[in-house]
Amino acid sequence: MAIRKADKTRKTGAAPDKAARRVAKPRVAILMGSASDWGTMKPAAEVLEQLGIASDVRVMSAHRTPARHHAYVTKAEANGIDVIIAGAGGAAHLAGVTAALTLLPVLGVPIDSSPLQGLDALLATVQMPGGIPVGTLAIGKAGAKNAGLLAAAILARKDPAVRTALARFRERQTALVPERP
Ligand code: AIR
Repeated sequence: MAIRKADKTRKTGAAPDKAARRVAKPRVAILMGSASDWGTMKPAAEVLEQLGIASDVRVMSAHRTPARHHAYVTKAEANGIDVIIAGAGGAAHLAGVTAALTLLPVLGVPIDSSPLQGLDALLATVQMPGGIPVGTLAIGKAGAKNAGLLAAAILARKDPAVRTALARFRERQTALVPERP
């Protein structure tokens, strides 16, 4: 199906329709300190996808790849990103350093990847000095999912389609809660 569509576009020279382009353009960046964090951060990408919001998922570390991180974050706003989600474990500086490098809202997800089960990452992410805020979510997968939902709520202020998608998500979620166990 995808191949046939691509062939058709090639033959007619028609550009992909506007809606498809809008969906494809990432408005939320999901950063993580290690590829090993992906299992925890995936719910952020999944919930954004459910809401029709494209995300740009990247591995970069404030400690191990500082140049990659700096280059990405300082260009993020110009590249059309509206919200950055940053998840890291252990001595988790990713969200804080990201917030220092951009005026975009930054949502931090502490990851439970260390022997301290994320308590270290929670404190490192949430205890920012006054002046450089990080909106810190819960430790682990629930935090990642909520970071995606909060990013959507931020976008929804100026995007009625995202607001509608978010309202439908809430309705479906409510309908799925049984009256009795
Ligand atoms: N980390 C990577 N660079 C800086 C930090 N804090 C974190 C990752 C991951 C943990 O270190 O976010 O949660 C362990 O990474 P790895 O690659 O050893 O599995």
